[in-house]
Amino acid sequence: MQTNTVHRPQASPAAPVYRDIVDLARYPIHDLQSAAGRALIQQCQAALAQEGACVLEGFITPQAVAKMISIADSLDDKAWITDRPHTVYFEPVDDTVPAAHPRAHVVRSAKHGIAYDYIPADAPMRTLYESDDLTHFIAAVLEKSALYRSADPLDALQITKFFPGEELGWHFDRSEFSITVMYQPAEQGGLFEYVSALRTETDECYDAVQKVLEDDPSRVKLLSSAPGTLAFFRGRYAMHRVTPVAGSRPRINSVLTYGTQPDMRLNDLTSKLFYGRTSAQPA
Ligand SMILES: O=C(O)CCC(=O)C(=O)O
Ligand SMILES: [Fe+2]
Repeated sequence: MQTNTVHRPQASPAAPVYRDIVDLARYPIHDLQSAAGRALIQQCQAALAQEGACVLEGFITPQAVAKMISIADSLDDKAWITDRPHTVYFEPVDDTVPAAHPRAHVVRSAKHGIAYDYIPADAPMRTLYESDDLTHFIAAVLEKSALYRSADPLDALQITKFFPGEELGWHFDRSEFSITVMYQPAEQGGLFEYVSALRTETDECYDAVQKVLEDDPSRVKLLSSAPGTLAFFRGRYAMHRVTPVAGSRPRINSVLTYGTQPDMRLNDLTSKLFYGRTSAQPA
């Protein structure tokens, strides 16, 4: 029993606003200076270095996941549908190379995107995304001295639904890394497949890319799609895709957007493509 001797408990941060959203016992992002917090960061860094991805299963609590699914399902009429061909580089087809060359290879991406400004202010994932603790955790894992949430009113945090038949073709992201949160995997398909470090900053590794595009599975890895998983991956160098969704329900997830500059926004062309508009004024 505690007596009136001076008792100095381990400094423990005040209960954060996202205490019911993140499994803090497993993932103490509110207390990164603690031994457990430092160990978490190290584990994430090691996974990113070794695998090109870091998967934190059960990061988001089941209640928060359920709430996000019901929010996503209530916003179906707000979703912007894109369905288009593109190359793995998001650049025009190069017609000076042979048809089998990666620069000439065309894939399809089709999805339903729900913009940030449609997501209610008290949605669990919004509360978490808007907390500086999550930004600090991500910055620590990625060893960024400065990291900012996107300033884009539509793209900073969106919900993506992939209905049966939809998919994301093989591609490299333009951004260095991506962070996703899974709410609802598909019944079949909708798998996140990736090949880590398939290219480097200085070498496009076209032969290796072509092999993957020709369905050589030898280097292809699968990222966990369990509900509540938060994942980091280095999408600029790891080529990745979401396989076509099948079954009766959509795959639902979010992409969390950050930058090393404080004023990051989509350009108008990209904003129109993914959200059908360019400003925070709902269409
Ligand atoms: O939905 C996913 O799991 C990945 C999304 C992705 O690769 C992208 O938005 O570029
Ligand atoms: Fe991507």
